[in-house]
Amino acid sequence: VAGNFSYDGTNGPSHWGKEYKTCLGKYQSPIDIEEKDVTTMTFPELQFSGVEGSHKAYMTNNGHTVMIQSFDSNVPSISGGPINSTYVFQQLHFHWGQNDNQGSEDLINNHSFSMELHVVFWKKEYGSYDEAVKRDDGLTVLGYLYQATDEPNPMFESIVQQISDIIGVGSNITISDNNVLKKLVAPDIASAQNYFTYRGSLTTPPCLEIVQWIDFVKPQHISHEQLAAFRSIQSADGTNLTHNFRPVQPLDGRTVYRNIA
Ligand code: SG5
Ligand code: ZN
Repeated sequence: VAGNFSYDGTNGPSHWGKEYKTCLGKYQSPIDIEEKDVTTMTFPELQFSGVEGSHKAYMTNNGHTVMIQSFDSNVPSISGGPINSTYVFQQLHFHWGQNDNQGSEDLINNHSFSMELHVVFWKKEYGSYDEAVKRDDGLTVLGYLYQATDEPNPMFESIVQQISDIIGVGSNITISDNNVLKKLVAPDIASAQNYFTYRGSLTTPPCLEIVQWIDFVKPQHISHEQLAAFRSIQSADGTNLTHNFRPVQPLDGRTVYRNIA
């Protein structure tokens, strides 16, 4: 991640464009998705591979989020849907808010959800993540929305328990839950064909406009308590990272599609 940006004050989102000109571009993310304005479309089936079975993974506080990467030979990938080739898993991470009424980056009908999971993939044909980010179709990010409820979501149990081990920036641990990637990358294959998709950007500096976004329509849930654990990690200045979502950006004539399976 680019180093000196934050979500408040003089390094906050409205200032990112001074150092990172692309953040002022015309194809920025996140956006508000208005269901009445979407164009329906039938894309080929979105397919996941390499998500089954256990994965060795580690979890890091990178100063901007809780991030999970794989160090397993079995790396997940996706194909189909709005993308015309194979994209390889790079990392996943979360965005949340200072209270349960906000936190998601993308909004649906102007509604904020409490948390959003981003699963980042790079185009295999380009050989590496670093090469892929130089290309305008380099990345695909899956976005999953979570609404806060009283009921804990078992899928988050192991992560939430281990967040206490990565409070400081740069902390890095091996995750004991070998099924964490299966749970997070493809939690509910049955809903996987029900998504919005549009062209946009990374939601953090350098805000590169290279992302095919795939946002699943159906929100999942997380408990208030589980969510609170995310707010306990620290950012670079040693204060709690209470929120890390970028406000929505203008759509500027772009089309948002909804897949009708
Ligand atoms: C890039 O942009 C960065 C992320 C950053 C997101 O995907 O990826 C890399 O640089 C991988 C080598 O940063 C990192 O992975 C840190 C090494 O995301 C974050 O982790 C901060 C939220 C932003 O991605 S997004 O558009 O999906 N939100
Ligand atoms: Zn993100």
